Amino acid sequence: MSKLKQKLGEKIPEFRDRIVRLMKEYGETEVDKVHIRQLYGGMRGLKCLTTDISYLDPQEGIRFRGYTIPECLKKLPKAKGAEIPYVEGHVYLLLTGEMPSDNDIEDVVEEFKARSRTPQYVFDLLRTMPRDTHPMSMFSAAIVAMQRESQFVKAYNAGISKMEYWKPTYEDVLNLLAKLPEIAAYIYRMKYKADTPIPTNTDLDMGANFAHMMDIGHPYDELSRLYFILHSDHESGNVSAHTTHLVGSTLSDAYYALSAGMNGLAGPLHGLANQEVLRWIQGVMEKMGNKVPNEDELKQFVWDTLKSGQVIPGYGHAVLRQTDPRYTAQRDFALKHLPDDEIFKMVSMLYEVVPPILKEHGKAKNPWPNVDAHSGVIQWHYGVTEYDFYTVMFGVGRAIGVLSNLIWDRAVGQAIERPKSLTTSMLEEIAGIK
Ligand code: HAX
Repeated sequence: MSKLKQKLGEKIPEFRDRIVRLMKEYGETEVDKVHIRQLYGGMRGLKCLTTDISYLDPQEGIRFRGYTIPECLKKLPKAKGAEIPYVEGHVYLLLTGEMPSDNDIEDVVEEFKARSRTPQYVFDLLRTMPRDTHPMSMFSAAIVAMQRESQFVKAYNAGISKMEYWKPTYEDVLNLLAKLPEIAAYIYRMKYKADTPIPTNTDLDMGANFAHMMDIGHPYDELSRLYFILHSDHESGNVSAHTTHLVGSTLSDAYYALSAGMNGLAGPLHGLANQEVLRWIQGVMEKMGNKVPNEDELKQFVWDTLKSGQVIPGYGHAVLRQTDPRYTAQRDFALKHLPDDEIFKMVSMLYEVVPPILKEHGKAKNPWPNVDAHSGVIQWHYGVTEYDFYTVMFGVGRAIGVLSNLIWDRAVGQAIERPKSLTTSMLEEIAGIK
């Protein structure tokens, strides 16, 4: 058994006891009240999910296992000469709740390498899809195609005990996480780079290997590590995390659950917003005769977008009420590596221009940028100009968080989800207007 799996095996029983106690002794304790506005308003703010892997504070942003993003970037171990930590170390942190040592990371890096080869039939399947298929559809199809590999399904069919569900789920999750960078890079090079996929290099860690398969030099390896870490998890209520959890709650395996989560990520109000940001910025530049607009021109464009009933992509958030620290981490990277990039300058200008306009507009509860406002510009700088692809990279990162949660869902025996619906007449009755 791998050391990471062993570690989880040690942690799970104690954690189960805590939940059993809460359920048995405090099961009737009230946590929150539900308001009618939440029933029609996307359940915003409703406290009805649990996860110990990350927590999103509206002011402070995300904490992974209690660590803020700057703390994670500082404390997680790094490869020799690297400034951004190993993605594999972040996986260790999310799964176990402990900062890994260099030795712990080595084990996880080796475990990922050993599982990284994607079956040929996945590539064959991708090749049968029309080349104008959106890369997120390809990514999701590739994931669900591998469902036949599921160890969970085999174990379940063999009659495994409930208490052991997490073990084959762990196998499915690690097998998936190790392969996603190769699948993503394959889609990219097949679709956009004249069908020239580059084989995986099992000597490299996840971030460096992804950069190698994308055929982009340093510091794209660093950027890839940063990108996958930043996008990994954002509590359980966002659509990709919640969908993965919901589908997984039926005891659907990790392949079905993740593919479903990725379909949710592909919406323009969620993960697709990063491509929308670039599309929108390109639209501004095109309108200006392919030059970077000045501040007044940009303000006008922001107002025009709002007045035409569209949202400003990359701004606003369902929970956050400050600049997203994932935005700030990417801005720090850009300031260091691409301070003179024209589009980065425009993204910076947007940071000055958009929040006051959104405040004046008066609708968005959060006028500040989210993660998606920045991710595209850095990719563009390194030559990844095919912005349809950005959400796939988001998906590789997001898989780390949602699948870590799936292992813990199985470990603690989370129930199948089945909330209750009411009719509008019933709500009118409750409101006393009928
Ligand atoms: N531009 C214009 N209007 C905005 C806005 C924005 N960036 N953000 C919110 N609003 C509007 C909403 O559309 C809503 O209008 P209506 O009352 O007419 O429906 C109003 O302000 C209140 O919305 P809210 O409560 O502030 O925000 P929500 O929780 O409903 O939605 C969203 C959160 C992220 C979906 C929203 O801010 C948005 O559409 N932003 C732009 C798209 C985007 O950047 N999405 C990525 C978010 C991060 C993420 O999940 N990444 O994966």
